[in-house]
Parts: sequence; structure tokens; C-alpha cells
Amino acid sequence: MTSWRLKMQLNEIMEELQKVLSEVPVHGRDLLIGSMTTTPHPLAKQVFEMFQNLNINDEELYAPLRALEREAVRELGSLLGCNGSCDGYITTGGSESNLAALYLAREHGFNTVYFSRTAHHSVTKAAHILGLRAVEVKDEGFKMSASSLRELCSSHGPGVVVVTVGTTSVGTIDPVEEISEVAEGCSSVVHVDAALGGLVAPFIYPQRRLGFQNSSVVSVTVDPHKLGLVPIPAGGLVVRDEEWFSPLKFEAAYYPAGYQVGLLGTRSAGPPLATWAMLKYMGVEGYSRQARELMKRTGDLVLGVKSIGFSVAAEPEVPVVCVSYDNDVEALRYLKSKGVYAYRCGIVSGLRFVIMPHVTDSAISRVLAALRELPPT
Ligand code: 0PR
Repeated sequence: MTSWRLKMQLNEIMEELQKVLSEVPVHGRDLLIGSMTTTPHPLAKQVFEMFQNLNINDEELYAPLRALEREAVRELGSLLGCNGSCDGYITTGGSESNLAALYLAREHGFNTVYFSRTAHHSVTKAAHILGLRAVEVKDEGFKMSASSLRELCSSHGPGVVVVTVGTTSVGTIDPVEEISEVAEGCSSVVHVDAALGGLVAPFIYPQRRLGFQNSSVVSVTVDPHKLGLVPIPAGGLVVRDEEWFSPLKFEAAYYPAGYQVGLLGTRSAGPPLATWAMLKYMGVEGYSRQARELMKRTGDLVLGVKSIGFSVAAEPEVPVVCVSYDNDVEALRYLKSKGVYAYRCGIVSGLRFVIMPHVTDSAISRVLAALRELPPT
């Protein structure tokens, strides 16, 4: 054996890794209720491992894999009103999906981004990276204001409007239908960020048109690594059709196909194939049942919070609850000492809880018990 392989014994390596793992919160063992991550499904983990080391970006050698990826993307799109002609790819997460979506808009001639303060920070980050002008639209009760958009659009001109289905900070849904109409009226297009809400809202509000049912919607973000139960990194970008998607096809002469798809280079086939498998396994029925359970627990948490005497910043429409609290930094520290790992709401003072699939009824009771110990705000 060469000496470099003996630098550290295998058991020492594993011991060191076990040690760092014991120092951080993990799903299942600890009550992680602030982040949008969860325990992946065993099937997704198995498929992820099977395909992890194949580069799906090589569309010639791995054409059958890309075919399943497109099928998965279309299935995600069908939840948000796509009639089957959608295209897209599985990204590394919502940030890459939003960046790719705004890049597509720019390539189609839209150089202004309309966003509201509830948009995820990846939207303004993408605007900065792409050199787009970012115009902030007002909100009413944490929902984008259609009249503010109408006013701004008439002075700043056409652009891409980013609406959110399931806001990161307070769990609201923008009025996608109304905003899409206003956007259309000022020759603009709409990108829907449904990173979290895409696998909840279509089942809870089936009467709403949250995606491609609106003719100005050109792209949607919906992340399998959030409520899709797929391991990180798996984001979803769904676009209206092949034509809108085409600027994401880049010439790459050394690839057998002569091109590659997406913003990055080598792309693991693990996430797209795990997404395909989970969509087949769970189906609309499975994800819809999950969504109803999560919303039920979200309702229980909101009721409990109110009965303690706290209030929520907004009535949640997806499983994200922002409990108003002035000294949120201190409160988070206290909750952490009780084994409850929450986040800050960010745009307002408060504690943010995300009711992901690993957050059981008893976990909700534990959170409420810890909240009861906090001094009134
Ligand atoms: N769009 C929305 C509406 C989001 O909530 C998020 C993520 C994104 C886009 C970006 O997605 P990626 O993080 O996959 O690129 N919001 C999560 C959150 O703020 C991100 C996160 C997840 C942060 C886990 C921390 C963490 O531990 O909760």
C-alpha cells in the first residue's frame, strides 16, 4: 500500500466524520423545523445512488436518461397547468432555477425584473448576476400588489415579473392570476417561483390558476429536494415550450451531441432520475395526501401559537409559519437550547417554522411547549 493511503486510518476518518455529524442537527434525530430540507424517501436515495455518477449532460450517450428527465419535468409542469408541451431540466435547486428562468427572459428580450420584498433572495441575486434592472413592486399583506405593478410597468416598461407560490418568509401565495393579467396588459412575462409551494398549492387550491394556465407565464420553479422527498441537490425548472427553453442549449463541440443543456457543466443523473422515480411512486395522490397532512399540522401550529398569545405575520397558505416576535435572535437561541432549530422570518421580526414531512404531530407539540416558555413579545 502506498503511504498516502495510510495518512489516516479508515476508522479514524469515520470517527472524525461521526464526531462532526454529532455536532450538527440532522433530520430524524433533531427537530429541524426552520429549513426547507427533509429526510429523503428511501426509494429516492436508492435511485440517486444508482445514477449519481453518470453525466446526464451528455445527451447522446445518456439519451434515455434525458428522456426520463423531460418526462419528470413535464409531470412537475402538469401540476402547474402545463398541457404536456413543457420543457426544462432538473437543476441544483431553486436558486439555479430562478437564475436560469431570468436568463431565459433576458435572452428573449426582457431586461427588467419586477419582484416584491417577499421574493426569495435568489431573485435579486440572479438579477445582479445577469445585469438586469430590478424594480420592487409593493405588496399588500405580503402578496404582490397588482395595482403597484400596473403603475410601475407603465413607467418602466415590459419586463419579467416574478411571483411566488409559497413565500419563504411568511408562507403566502401571490395573486398569480391577477398579476399575470396585469403583466400581459403591459407586454410582460411572468416567472412563478413555486420552489416549495409547487408540491402543495395545486392540491390545496385546485380552483386556482397558479402556473401555465395564465398565458403570460413562461416558466415555473418547483423543487424536488424540498417537498418532493428527493435528496439535495434537486431543483426543477419548467418552461412553457421548447422554443422558450432554447437559449439554455449551449453549443459544446466536444460533447457527442454537440451541445449541452443548462447553466452548469457536468450534471449528475442522480437528481433527475430520483425525481422521475418519486413522481411515479407518489403520483398526484401521494403528494396530495402529503400536502393535506402538512397543511393540517400547519393549522394546528397556528392555532397553538395563537392560544399561547402570539400572532402570526400572515395566515399561511403553504406549510410556512412566521410567528411575530421582536427579539427573534434571542428567541432562536433559546429554542435551540431546547433542541428546536427554527429560522428567522427575515423580512419581519419573527420565528419561521417550516412544516416539512419529518415534522410530526408530536414535533408540533414539542415546538408549542418550547414557545410557551418564551417571554411575551
Ligand atoms: N425560492 C423559494 C421560494 C425558496 O424558499 C427557496 C429556498 C429558493 C427559491 C431557493 O432554493 P435553493 O435553496 O434550493 O436554491 N428557501 C430555503 C429557505 O430559505 C433555502 C434554505 C434551505 C435555507 C435550507 C437554509 C436551509 O437550511 O428555507
